[in-house]
Amino acid sequence: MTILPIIKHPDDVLRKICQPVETVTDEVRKLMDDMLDTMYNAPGIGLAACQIGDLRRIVVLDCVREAEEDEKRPMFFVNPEIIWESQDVGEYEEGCLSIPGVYENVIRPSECKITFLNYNGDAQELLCTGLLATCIQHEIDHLNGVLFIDHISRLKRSRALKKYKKAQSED
Ligand code: GNR
Ligand code: NI
Repeated sequence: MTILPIIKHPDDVLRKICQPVETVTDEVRKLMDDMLDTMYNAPGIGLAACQIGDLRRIVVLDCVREAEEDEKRPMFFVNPEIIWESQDVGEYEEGCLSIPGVYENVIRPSECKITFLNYNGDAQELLCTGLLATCIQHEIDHLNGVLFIDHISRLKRSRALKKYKKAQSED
């Protein structure tokens, strides 16, 4: 179990395009395990590898936790790719472990279909709905150097970032 430091905005690492993984090796699985520990510790419901400084297309999520408060439902995505998104959109108040304290409504497709490699390296296809759809889109954005604040209006972004910078400087 290793908890890694989470990289915060504004850091260039968060703006890089991440590179596909060729093979899901034990080293990749170890990284995913550490990412999961880091995510649960934060706590958060998703984490992209670039947020801990690794520029590979790797995401971990646990956003399907339901009634059982402490039942863990980790999900692992290597090279996730959106192959379909709904015309239907939905609004959700998003946050990001790399921009702590900032929460803003973001509009995204309500459903999407993705392909990815799972923890064992098997190719999978998954229809994502609800919070999973929001979360996986937020994480895939990270793999492309995109942050949720890029999806909100300029005015809202500048207000949010002003507050964020002030809070960071007081840390
Ligand atoms: O913990 C997180 N919560 C969250 C809430 C709404 C939409 C997306 C997210 S993901 C975020 C963790 C994170 O920053 N992942 O990149
Ligand atoms: Ni994030």
